[in-house]
Amino acid sequence: QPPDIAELESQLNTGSEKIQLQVMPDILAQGEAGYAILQNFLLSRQQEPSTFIDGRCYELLLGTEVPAVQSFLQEHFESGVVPLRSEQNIDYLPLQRLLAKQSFQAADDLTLSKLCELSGPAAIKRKWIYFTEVEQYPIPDLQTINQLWLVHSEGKFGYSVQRQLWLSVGRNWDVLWPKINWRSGRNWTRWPDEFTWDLSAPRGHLPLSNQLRGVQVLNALLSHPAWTS
Ligand code: MD9
Repeated sequence: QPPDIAELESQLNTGSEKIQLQVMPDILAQGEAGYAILQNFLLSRQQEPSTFIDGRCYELLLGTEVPAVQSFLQEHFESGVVPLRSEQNIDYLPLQRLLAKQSFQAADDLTLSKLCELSGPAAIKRKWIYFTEVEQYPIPDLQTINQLWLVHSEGKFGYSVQRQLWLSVGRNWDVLWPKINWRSGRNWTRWPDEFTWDLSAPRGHLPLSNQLRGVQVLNALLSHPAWTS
């Protein structure tokens, strides 16, 4: 029997997040009528803080390559579903673009570049950051970067996810590493080939923080007031 589009729409509007994720592709598959439903759904949630439901809906519409849908997104969600707030005038649109396309490896590289931008010219040149610089990062900037990761990963990736896991293991790094697949047994996961660049990764796998110089940078990121304010 044909899928009942009204039934799908009501599941989208009242179902659990799991159901919402499930029905969005079915609605998209309905063509024009489906696009309209997903567009209205996104608009109806525009006043609320965005979640990965908004992110997934936006990604599906973006993937249609239907001109009318693209103009809709351009008009109402020009910079995506996450407000790109920065206290340092940093442009997070390129990061938004990569994450909305699920280009997680390129997004991870760019995330490190953005942290270097936040640190300043010396860090841009050296291509890595000091933990003392991280402590000075503005709250809105870290929240923007984190929200972009969260919203475009079904809630799986982001510093706040890593922080949650880290706290849940009593801040024990050695317990955290295997949980997020950064190390297995005695071996560090080798960058880039051994990392997992898609949603099959465990929660908290991305974004990466290089452990070559120790844990201080990640410690500063996960201890930042951005996650408790
Ligand atoms: C997670 C222990 C994201 C020798 C690339 C970005 C960068 O350069 C070569 C570059 C250099 O600086 C990069 C990422 C990661 N690593 C590198 C991520 C990562 C995670 C855990 C570890 N790493 C652990 C780890 C240990 C030793 C090293 N790493 C060495 C190393 C070297 C390079 C990179 N890593 C790049 Mg790694 O020389 O930060």
